[in-house]
Amino acid sequence: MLVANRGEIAARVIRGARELGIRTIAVFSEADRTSPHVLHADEAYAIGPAPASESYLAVDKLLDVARRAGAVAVHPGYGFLSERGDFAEAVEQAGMTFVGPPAAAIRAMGDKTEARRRMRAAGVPVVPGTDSPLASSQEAEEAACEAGFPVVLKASAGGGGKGMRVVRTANEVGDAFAAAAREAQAAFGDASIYVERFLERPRHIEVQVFADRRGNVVHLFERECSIQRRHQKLLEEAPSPLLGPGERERIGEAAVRAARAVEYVGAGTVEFLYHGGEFFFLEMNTRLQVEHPVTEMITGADLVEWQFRVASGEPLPLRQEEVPLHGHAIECRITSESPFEGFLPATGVVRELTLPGGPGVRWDGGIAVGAEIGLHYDPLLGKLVAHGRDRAAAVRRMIGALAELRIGGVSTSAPLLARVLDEPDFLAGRLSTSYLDDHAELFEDDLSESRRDALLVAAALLEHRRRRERRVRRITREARPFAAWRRSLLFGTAPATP
Ligand code: MV4
Repeated sequence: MLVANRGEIAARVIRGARELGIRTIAVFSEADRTSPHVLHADEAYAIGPAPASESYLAVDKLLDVARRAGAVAVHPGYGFLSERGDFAEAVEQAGMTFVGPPAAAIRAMGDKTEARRRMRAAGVPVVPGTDSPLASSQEAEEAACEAGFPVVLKASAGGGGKGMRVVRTANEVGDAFAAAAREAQAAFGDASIYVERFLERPRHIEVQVFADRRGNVVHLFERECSIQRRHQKLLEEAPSPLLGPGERERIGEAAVRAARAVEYVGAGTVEFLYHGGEFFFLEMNTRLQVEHPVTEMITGADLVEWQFRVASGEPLPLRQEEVPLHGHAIECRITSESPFEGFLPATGVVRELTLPGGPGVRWDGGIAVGAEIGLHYDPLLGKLVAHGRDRAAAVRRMIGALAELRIGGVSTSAPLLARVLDEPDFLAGRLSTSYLDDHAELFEDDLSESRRDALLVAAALLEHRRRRERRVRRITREARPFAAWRRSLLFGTAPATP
């Protein structure tokens, strides 16, 4: 199997394949020569320069390596080519198995208005709004008034928050529509825009689903992903701390209906906004997600193993009523960013890597000592996951694990995450997508870890200099009588030994 990815997810997929006795083929760019995923695989092939467009996104190079190495399957990981219908199709056309959903399901969910139409038809609740692209700013204004203000304009080809525009009054719709369409054209090559009512401070709850090729679909409960910054998740947990058993069942069933509506196969995630006791379909991610380990920790399932089984035509390992839910799991994304300097991307060489361990603690990483952290790829260094019998126990484990984790040579998100885990609203489960905006105090750089280290070093150097100067002064003072005595010998004056 060829792993068309890098970093921690490539390492994770290789581990899963190894357990099933599948031979793994890694690919790497010039920036990733010494990456762990290259070392873990049975074989590895160079595919080009560091920029992703010339390596991890180069479909022809990847398929060429797959053919030469004799691959029978391709796993796309997440990001890169994982949600491109054309790539899934090209892999299948080359006579190999794409370890992911059918191209048609990827495309149906990639077009956000088509997804809304399909969801509505399948009885999955969607946010009030339009189900087809808006033809003019006038149509946009009418649709906005019908959905009810505030509204949000979104790109049909978008997703993940790119190109979103919130509009609060009817007379702003025209300008916002024109600007959103321009942005969407530039970003996605498609100017189509649709409108939804904007829900204020919603919670982001997503449901893990799995489908086999025989029509079986199950969900593996939900993940709470409300703690985000500019649509980048910092921390995820499962199950959601504030969902009752009845709501859990309803949202799970809605997610299964969503998957069935597009004849889904494999691992997928259905995202919902939860607002005022109701949930609404947002979008579906047609891939294995970064945060899949929290689901693995509470269900005991190995989702990469499930992906391979389903891809080879086997049925799902469990029926819905057999999927267990044990305890609580939290994942912290450890990224190479400076959280106290506006999340500036951090670069450097990993000089120290001390990983936590113990019961209920898991590290899914893609770095090693000596790794050069550059700016070519996303900043995820690894994921720290903690499981406990309940949320409080998982939090305690995570606090301990974060304290044990030491990554030297590059700034990371870890110190900010440690603050979140100690913050009263987080501990009480008072979460929303505005959590970080509402807690500016977490970013106050009173004494960040790097600054504290710098101050300690500076203080030690000052103390060292002070002591040396004192020693020099003492020696000078003590030497003074000897100097007088030497002078007296030279010039023959009174020789009084000091
Ligand atoms: C919304 C919304 C409120 N109302 N849609 C952002 C990511 C993209 N998947 C959709 N997003 C949102 N869509 C309506 N109708 C608020 C967000 C949103 C958000 C959603 C999930 C997680 C974090 C978020 C942060 C800001 C806005």
